[in-house]
Amino acid sequence: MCFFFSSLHSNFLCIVDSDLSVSVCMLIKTFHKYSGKEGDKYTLSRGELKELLLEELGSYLGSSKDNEAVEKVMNDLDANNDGEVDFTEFIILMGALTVACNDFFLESKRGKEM
Ligand SMILES: [Ca+2]
Ligand SMILES: [Ca+2]
Repeated sequence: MCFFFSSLHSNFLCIVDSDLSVSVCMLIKTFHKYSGKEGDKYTLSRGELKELLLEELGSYLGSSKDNEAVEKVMNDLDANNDGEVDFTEFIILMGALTVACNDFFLESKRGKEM
């Protein structure tokens, strides 16, 4: 199955035939939803990254929803130091977050088994 996603900021084609491919597609779609708001359409500025973090990952950020936390994430992700987060840099955050969530899942599973 193919879906053509169209939003205010981006148009792209996505092959969607499994849960995982939907997840991949949503990662791309969500990145572009924010990256297209200002400056370079294909990278996240500080402002765009902040908006994405607060709106999409607020529950993961917990109490550290301040500028300092956003600044730290930005500096950690911006591997090529151009002041923008591109998709490759962004996906490292999502990978780390997924690993952390899996660790949490395994911990809670082990807790119940003991
Ligand atoms: Ca941008
Ligand atoms: Ca960068």
